[in-house]
Formats: sequence, structure tokens, C-alpha cells
Amino acid sequence: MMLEENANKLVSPGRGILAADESTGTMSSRLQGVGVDPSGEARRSYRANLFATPGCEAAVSGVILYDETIRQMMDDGTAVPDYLMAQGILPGIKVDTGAYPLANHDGEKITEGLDGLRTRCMEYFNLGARFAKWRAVITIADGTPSKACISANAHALARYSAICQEQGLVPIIEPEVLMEGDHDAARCYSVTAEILTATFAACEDQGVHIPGALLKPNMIIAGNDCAEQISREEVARLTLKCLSENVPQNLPGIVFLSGGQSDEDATAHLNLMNTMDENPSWQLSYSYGRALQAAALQSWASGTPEDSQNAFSHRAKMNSLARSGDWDDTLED
Ligand code: 5MM
Repeated sequence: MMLEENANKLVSPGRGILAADESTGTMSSRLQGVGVDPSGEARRSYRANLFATPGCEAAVSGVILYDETIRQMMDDGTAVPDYLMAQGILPGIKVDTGAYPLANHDGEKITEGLDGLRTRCMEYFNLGARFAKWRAVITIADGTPSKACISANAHALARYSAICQEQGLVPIIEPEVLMEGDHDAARCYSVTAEILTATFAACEDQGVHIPGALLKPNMIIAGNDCAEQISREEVARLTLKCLSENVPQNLPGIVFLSGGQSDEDATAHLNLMNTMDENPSWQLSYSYGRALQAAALQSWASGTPEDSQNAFSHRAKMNSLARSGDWDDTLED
């Protein structure tokens, strides 16, 4: 079955996903952050250079694109999804339309985009997409997340997944528990367990075919403002424990988000999980945005296009090694 085949391709050994699906507002502010004037052409040329990195297909199985990018061209006029496909990289597409305030629940968000999703998926499939992504945002604070936020987002993730599969797209299910806040790792654990349980229960209700889907979760980490940070080993151990308790065994793979971790932390955590004895049934891989692009973006602004490709190539290689537990920090020098 094509869904299962593509899901397994995305988590094939030594490879992972590049999340390059920043919406126009986010990508523009990232470019402005390094001193580059944002425009459609600025976003295109930065990303086209990234995708053209020589040899990156060894570490990149798929790229998540944004609506603007899936319609853009590489420098030589080849359509971006056609170029990626020719390199053996599956094109993906972000299909949610963003996270908006959840009515009656201050500070909480619901991800929108279900209206018209079937039609948009048909168009994206015809443009070359073979997988999709939808991100739910869960904020930890006093009294949140609410039951309403958990159940509404879980329901939307499941509805999205069912529609994508119907249209031949592998859904990446991304329920992100944010790192912002002063909560400890135990609270991150319990909230992550709660959203994962609710999401997979909703997926079962909607008839989602789990062997044809991937999960993109956060790791178990104390909030940015928490005084008690935990070690890399603890992050890896707790993350695996939480996933083992709350994720179906027949899911082909887990592709983590980096969520604002440093580049090296994101790599080290993944590496540690891939060296642990627990031996989970799913592949453990990456779908990093910032942790794969931060250095490349900086070099795009301050160096040559080749410098940017070298920076991306290095991070991609480090994370590729982390897939088999073969990374260590001496390789970063
Ligand atoms: C790449 O950024 C994605 C889209 O973000 P916006 O809709 O806010 O512009 C985002 O969903 C991303 O794919 C995930 O958060 C993972 O990226 P990180 O940087 O957390 O690894």
C-alpha cells in the first residue's frame, strides 16, 4: 500500500525530514532576523539553495513545504516538488492554516484548516506532494491545557489524518507541547501523555490507518524558564518512556520536532534515544525546522550560498548519524 510505503521511506535508515514549511509571516521574520529583506523571491532563493545542497538526499528523506514554496521553481526553472522527487526526496506540504485563539479559553489555541481540506489535498497531490503535516499547539500554564483544548486539537488532528489518507498523503501528526513556561519536566510528561492518548483515541474513532501515518512530537523537557532542567540522558529516557506508554506499536516512525532546543541538544537527544536498550518498535527520526536550518540561515545572510549549504549539510549529517546512535560531540568541531 502506497501510504505505508511512503511512511516507511520517510523514516528509512540514516534519513529524516527537513521542516521548511514556515508560513510566510514566520519565514519573513526569520529572514529579517538575520538582516535579509523578506519577499517571495528572498524566501524562494534561500530555500532553493538549501534544497540544492549536494548530497543532502543521504540525510533527507522528505521536505515539508509551504503553499507558496510548492508552487515555486528552483533556480533552473524546475518545479520544487519535481526537483525534490528527482533527488529521491519526498515532497510534503503543511495543510493546516494556522493556530488561532480557542473560544472561551484564554491563551489556548486550536489549529484550523479542515474546511476545504479534501480539495486542497487533491491539488497538493497533483502538484507532487506525498505527505502532509498539521501542527497543534499546546501551551502549559496555570490551569492549561484545558480539556477543551486537548479534545478539540486531538479531534482536528484525527480528521485531518483521515482526509489526507483518503487522498493518498501520509499524515504527519504533530501535537506540539511548547517549551515556553516555567513548568518542570514531569508536567511536560503528563501533558504530552494526555494529548498523545487523546489524539490516538480520536484517530481510532476516525478510522485513521496508523501504519500509514507518522507522529511528530515534542521531547520531554522542562520549560525554558524552569529552574530545574534535566540532563540529556533524562530527556531521552523520559521521552522514550512517555512514547512507549502512549503511542501505538504499529506506527512506523516518530519524527521529532526540535521546538527551540539548541542544534546540538536536538541531535544529542535523538542520538541517545537511538542508543538506549528499550528498543521501541518505531523508527526514531527527525523532522527539524530550526535545528536543521538555524546555521544555514545565518550563513545565508553573512556568507556565500555555498557556506549556507555547508552549514545545512553538516547539521543534516549530524542528525543522520544520530539515527543510528553514531553521533558524538567531537564530530561538531
Ligand atoms: C518550520 O516551521 C513550521 C511552521 O511554523 P509556522 O506555521 O509557525 O510558520 C513548524 O510547524 C515546524 O514544522 C515545527 O514546529 C517543527 O519545527 P522546529 O523548529 O520546532 O523543529
